[in-house]
Amino acid sequence: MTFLQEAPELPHPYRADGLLREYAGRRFAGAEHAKVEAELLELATLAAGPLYQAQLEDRLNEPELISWDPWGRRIDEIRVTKLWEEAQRLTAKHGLVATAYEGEYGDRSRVFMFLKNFVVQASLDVYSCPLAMTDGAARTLLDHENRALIDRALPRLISRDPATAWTSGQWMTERTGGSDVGLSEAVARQVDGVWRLDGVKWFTSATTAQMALTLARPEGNGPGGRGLALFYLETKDASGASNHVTIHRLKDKLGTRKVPTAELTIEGAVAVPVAGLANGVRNITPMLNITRTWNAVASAWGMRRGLHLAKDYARRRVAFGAALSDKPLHLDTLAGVEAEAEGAFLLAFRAVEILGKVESKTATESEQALLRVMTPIVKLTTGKQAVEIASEVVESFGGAGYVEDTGLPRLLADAQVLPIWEGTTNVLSLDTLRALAKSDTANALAGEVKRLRAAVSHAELTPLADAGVKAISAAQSWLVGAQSQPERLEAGARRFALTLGRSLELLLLTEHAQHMQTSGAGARAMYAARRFAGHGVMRLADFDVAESRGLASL
Ligand code: MFK
Repeated sequence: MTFLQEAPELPHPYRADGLLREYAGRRFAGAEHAKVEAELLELATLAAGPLYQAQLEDRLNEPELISWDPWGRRIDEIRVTKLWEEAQRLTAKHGLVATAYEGEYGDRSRVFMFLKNFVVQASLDVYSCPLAMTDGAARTLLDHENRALIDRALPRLISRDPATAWTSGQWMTERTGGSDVGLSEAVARQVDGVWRLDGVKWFTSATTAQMALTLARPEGNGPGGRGLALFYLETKDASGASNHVTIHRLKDKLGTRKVPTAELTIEGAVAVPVAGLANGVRNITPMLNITRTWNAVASAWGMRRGLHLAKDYARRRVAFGAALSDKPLHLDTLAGVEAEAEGAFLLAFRAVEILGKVESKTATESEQALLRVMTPIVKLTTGKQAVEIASEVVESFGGAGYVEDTGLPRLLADAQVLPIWEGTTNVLSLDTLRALAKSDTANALAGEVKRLRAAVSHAELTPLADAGVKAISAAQSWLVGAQSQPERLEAGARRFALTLGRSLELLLLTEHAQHMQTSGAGARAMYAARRFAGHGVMRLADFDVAESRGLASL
């Protein structure tokens, strides 16, 4: 009989994830754990079953921009896919954003909220994008204590009712570029006491939102980010008419194709200043820091999704006389991927834990400073891992991984946005330096390293933790040495930041392995720490800028 290969099946994202179960067990105990686990099980069961099936069946559908109605009226309506409509209902029902604001689990409300997203989002076709921005908008309005806007928008942003729930956009990027936001050309004018915005926003993700936070320069303001102001706008007025927003087209992107990302013009859009009439870049950073945290957790769930499928396939696929799961080289490859995915998970969730403490006002000053520096490190480190791991996962399927109707190439295409949006690796490396320029952040990071190292005592784990501490010390010495040499500092920023990120991952893996050893819970965590250490954490190296110029012929 002709051979036909079985397709991979998606394992249960909660039951099949040892680290996830261990982590949930460490953060929640007793009745709380039972409640948390019940909801994670429910979401994971949906993710593994109907949502995953819908995702496969809906593979070719994409959002559509309807510019005109049949009678010639401009409507600029975006139709999203069925799965996105379902995701909208699920978000409200399970509080995929709201849980972080309801505070039922105190300073671990953030952890629970991100655990829910971790188990379900990989089956929701990047619906995480509007949710990240919605969350970021809620946080930004709260941080700026703008009471009128909080009263108007917050109940909708965190609504548990799909009929009243809103999502928010984050309209930052213009044709001048996504990184150097201070170049933005949008202008704000006050006409009869009402602020109106004019400009072109070049990448607006998930443009179906009911509101957006955006930047524009009030007339007469100076250049740069300081001359911009942060504005709130609603995309439609009370009658349902567009707030002077014209959508030109949806972007034709490599991945995240279910996300309607638009180019749009605003001409006289009514808007409200969120926090004064200047310092817009600084004022929008609460939003960036939330979306960057989402990005890190998304990197972790993307890696886990790929691994689940790759492991299932390894059991089904026979080559050279045995299943791939019995082939030492294939096992070695997948174990390496597992270690990277576990490091990324622990790093992302460490940032989530600190965020939860800061938001619930239980964080120490040191933890507040730690969050500032951890956020860029965590985003850039996990974003890079996500692409590398997705590539490895796709390769583990051989040619099938390169064929679109298996659904597998999407894993790689969608991962590739993670080191790009919300700040590229280089922009975030520079942000890491910016954050560390303040002494309290450097001290807070040193305190975190000390805390993690002190938790490790097992003879097999201490050399691994020491390797992490040593790399971070070397990075700190490099920073001191490079401080007075701006070109060297900038050129080495990425290697510096990745050394910090990978070393923190190793330390977190050893701390977790120590805990699991102490509680007699098996060796997996120890293997993960050992394997990750074997991949190396040190990325520092000094290359002369003139040499780089010569090599790159630039
Ligand atoms: C699943 C995940 C889904 C995620 C979905 C997202 C979809 C949305 C897609 C997008 O919108 S992508 C566009 C995202 N854009 C960016 O992330 C911008 C990237 N560029 C940067 O982050 C630049 O570093 C930055 C624009 C901030 C540089 O601009 P400036 O004008 O040169 O800023 P400057 O002068 O360095 O900083 C201004 C102030 O902000 C300073 O404070 P002071 O005014 O008090 O001196 C900085 O310290 C402060 N600041 C900057 N970054 C900060 C920050 N504060 C806190 N946290 C930060 N991250």
